Amino acid sequence: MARMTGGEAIVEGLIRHGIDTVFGLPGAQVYGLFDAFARASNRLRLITTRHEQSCAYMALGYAKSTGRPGAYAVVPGPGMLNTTAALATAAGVNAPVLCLTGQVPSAFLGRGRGHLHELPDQLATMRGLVKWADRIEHPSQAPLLVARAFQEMRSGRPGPVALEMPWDQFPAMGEATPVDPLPLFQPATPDGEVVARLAALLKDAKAPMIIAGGGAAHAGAEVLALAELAGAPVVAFRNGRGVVGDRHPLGLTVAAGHVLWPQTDLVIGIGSRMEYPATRWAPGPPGLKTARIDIDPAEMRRYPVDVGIVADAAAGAAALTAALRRLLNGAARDNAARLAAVAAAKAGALEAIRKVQPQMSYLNVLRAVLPDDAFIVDEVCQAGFTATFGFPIHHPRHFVSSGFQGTLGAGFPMALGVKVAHPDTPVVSLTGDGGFLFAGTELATAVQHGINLITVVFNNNAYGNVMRDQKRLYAGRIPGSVLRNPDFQAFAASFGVPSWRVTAPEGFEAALTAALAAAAPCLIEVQTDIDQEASPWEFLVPGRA
Ligand SMILES: Cc1ncc(C[n+]2csc(CCOP(=O)(O)OP(=O)(O)O)c2C)c(N)n1
Ligand SMILES: [Mg+2]
Repeated sequence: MARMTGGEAIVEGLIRHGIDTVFGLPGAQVYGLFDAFARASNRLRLITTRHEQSCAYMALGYAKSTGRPGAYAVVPGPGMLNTTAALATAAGVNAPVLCLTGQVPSAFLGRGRGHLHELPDQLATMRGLVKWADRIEHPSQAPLLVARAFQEMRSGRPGPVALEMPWDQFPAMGEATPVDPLPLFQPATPDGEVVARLAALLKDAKAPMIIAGGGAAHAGAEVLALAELAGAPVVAFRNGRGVVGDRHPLGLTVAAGHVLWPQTDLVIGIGSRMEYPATRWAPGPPGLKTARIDIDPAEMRRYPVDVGIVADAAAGAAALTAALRRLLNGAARDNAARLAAVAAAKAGALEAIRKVQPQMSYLNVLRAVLPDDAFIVDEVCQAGFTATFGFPIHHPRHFVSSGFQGTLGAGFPMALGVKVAHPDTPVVSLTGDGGFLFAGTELATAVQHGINLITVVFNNNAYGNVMRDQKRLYAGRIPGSVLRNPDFQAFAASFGVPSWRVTAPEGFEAALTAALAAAAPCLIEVQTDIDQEASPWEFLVPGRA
């Protein structure tokens, strides 16, 4: 038992749970928390941003690229609300992100008196977005509730959580007993009977396919062992990229996966929503059998399949591999024909996507210049869309994306968080001019905190994706999609950020090489023209222009 303030009790809890960095933007209600950050500054780094959205996006990038919780602290009401798009995105990509925020003083809770930053029901608002949220009413409750927050974030299907504390309780003193990390809720163990049923289907399948999602990020070895035994390609869209790397013959993007789809007779999702089989490629070939391994039982009713195994991705894949091995009596399957088809699909897709110009030329230069372990953070832009199928990824968690939310403006601040977590590894943000300016002022944060991110802004003076759609669908009328931009070179210079302007892929290599060598945050502006940019969409949604 130790006597400490509410703020100190929270900070001690964070440190006990392995947090060494907090992204935060202070204000009156949370002074007591920020003062505790200051007094723990030898154990906890505070990174201040220029808008709360970036605190949350940075925590999200930190969490997604490491698999470890990311934490941020903001004022309640408008401050917390400024982070809601990031919280929704974190929920969408199953990222362990902790939101710490304040509340009106205890005596004003629920009174509707219009106290500074008061919301009708902040806790309910947060609960509508995150996996779990609670209020810490008194310093003595902080250790256990912080431990509960980590237990919820990390157990089963990971996700964001939130804690609020009334203004007066951050500086209030109380007796607080430290609480060690609580045991995680254990996921279901794979049901042997169900596993055996799927193994039998797999044994008979001529053309099985695995879809790997973000839930398999930790299960690369198990997924690969299954894939190799079964002769199944492992197709990944966004957050499953790198579970089986693209250099492996069985590692496929959705562009290559789609080539094999018409022949597929069994598709197994592992830690994936199975967006492609369920929607983008639906209904799929006649006679197709469907299966999935997922830690979240609710997934089985969201997208019902023929065989559903509720289990952690690694445990489920390992159990399935063992069961298949038993059925094969230790003999190897003859996968030669399947492997040849997979290789042909990969080669064919590589050839087909070459026409997505100029994006592919830029991405090819980027891949050639960057080391294998570099992190790429995409955006809702032409280069980002193209990267999902056109930029080879060699390790899990190295392609960081806003997932199904498609959160424009998330990429650049998420990439800052990725770089904070990996200061010695190159991190590149691929963003459009539209998305970049959602949080472009965080170049100040990059400079202030020495976050040496390389940001590539594809400047087509447009919300280009919208403009292309509008021209196609609405007789050329383009409301709201033309952008008159600042001079990005002068913009970068005003922050003291070195920058380059590139007008063709030929000039990109020199700029990138210089940016990699500069020990500074850097910006490379690539001038493009939406009318000259090939649509990447046919490789993302078959039949879409
Ligand atoms: C938060 C949010 N607002 C709006 C959109 C709709 N939207 C999708 S793409 C896009 C334009 C992106 O423009 P830019 O970042 O310049 O990329 P470009 O397509 O021009 O390469 C918009 C507005 C979105 N996806 N997310
Ligand atoms: Mg644009």
